[in-house]
Amino acid sequence: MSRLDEVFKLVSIGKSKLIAPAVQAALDEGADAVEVLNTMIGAMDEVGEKFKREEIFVPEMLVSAKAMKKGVEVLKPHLASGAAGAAGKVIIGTVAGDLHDIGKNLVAMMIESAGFEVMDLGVDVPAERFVEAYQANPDTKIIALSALLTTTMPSMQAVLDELNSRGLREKYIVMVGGAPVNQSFADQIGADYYTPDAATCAETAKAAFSTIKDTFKETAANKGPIIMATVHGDIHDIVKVVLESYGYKVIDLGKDVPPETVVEAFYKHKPKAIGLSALMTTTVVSMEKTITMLKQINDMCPIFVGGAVLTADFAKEINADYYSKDAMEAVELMNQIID
Ligand code: B12
Repeated sequence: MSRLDEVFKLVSIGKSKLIAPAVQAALDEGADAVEVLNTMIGAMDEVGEKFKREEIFVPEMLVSAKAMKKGVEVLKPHLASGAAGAAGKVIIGTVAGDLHDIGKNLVAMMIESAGFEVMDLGVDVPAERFVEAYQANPDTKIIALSALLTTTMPSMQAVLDELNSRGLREKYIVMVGGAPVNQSFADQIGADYYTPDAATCAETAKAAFSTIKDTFKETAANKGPIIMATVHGDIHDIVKVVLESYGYKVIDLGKDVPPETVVEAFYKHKPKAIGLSALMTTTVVSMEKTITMLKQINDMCPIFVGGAVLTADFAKEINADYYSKDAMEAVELMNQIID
């Protein structure tokens, strides 16, 4: 049996005394820490499936969870590395009614290693407790919520409702995650970001704030409006957050946006600029079509584009007015072209 198979099995059957040496041995033999972590997550998925099929019960899930935690302890120094605290504060917790904490702990660890100072409120955290923690730490940059049960997803909504009802929803971003959570749920409850795993959560957090050294500006969004739409991918989420932090009102049309929707939004909002994003070579076609349609109805509103597959030259080719390589460049551009 390979080392990774052994790690899988030990988590799966919940051998918490044997898992640490097995994880260490896998690392010593050259396995990558992320590979070992994913092996353990795979084992937990299998445990969950067995639970669903009633082949095992809560006590078995519990011993597997204990084994996974022991294994993660060994991996921690290999996964986490950054200078803690430099990037700002993050409040994290598993929402009310939910006791699952392995994923939340991994997210906390990865965010910490991305340079943030993490305040972990633990599990089964009521909405008011998140609010209190934020009020005690108003320089918080991110509130991160974890839920593993479909029955506790409404507790995420409760946190957002509580923050909204107290007018506390401008100066930080809310990230949500956990196995049953997805992008459409995140959109539905008004969270800023959903990411599927701890690593992408940390990357997103870092990208969203790498360009913002200080806390969010006090001014309410009053410049613009700017329409943002992604023909495919999600890069504009970051551009949006950064633009908003610089006082721009952004009308976010979301993802997979057809050209007609952008045109309708143009008529409705009369924007000062329109930003389009595409991440795949196959979807720049849709971007080109959107630009053609917009140019037919109005040639005055500047269109700026960005996304992994684009270059400044290609932007010119498809008749975009500007190309921004990242969120900060988009802000500089808007500062120049919008009064
Ligand atoms: C271990 C486990 C338990 C343990 C938890 C121990 C602990 N300390 O966490 C115990 C035994 C306590 C438990 C109890 C229960 N569990 Co349970 N549990 C699991 C199991 C097997 C693994 C969860 C886990 O740790 N996965 C590994 C981690 C690393 O993954 P993760 O949590 O998903 O996190 C990753 C991402 O989701 C993401 N992420 C997580 N949080 C966040 C937050 C943010 C902001 C972001 C961006 C990303 C992010 O990043 C993480 C790392 O990449 C899952 C099955 C599964 N596949 O999820 C069932 C599962 C979640 N449990 C389930 C159930 C039903 C229960 C119980 C109701 C059982 C019962 N009858 O009592 C109770 C509920 C207790 C409660 N009130 O919370 C169901 C939920 C079904 C549903 N959809 O609602 C599952 C899916 C099993 C199943 N297939 O039926 N459980």
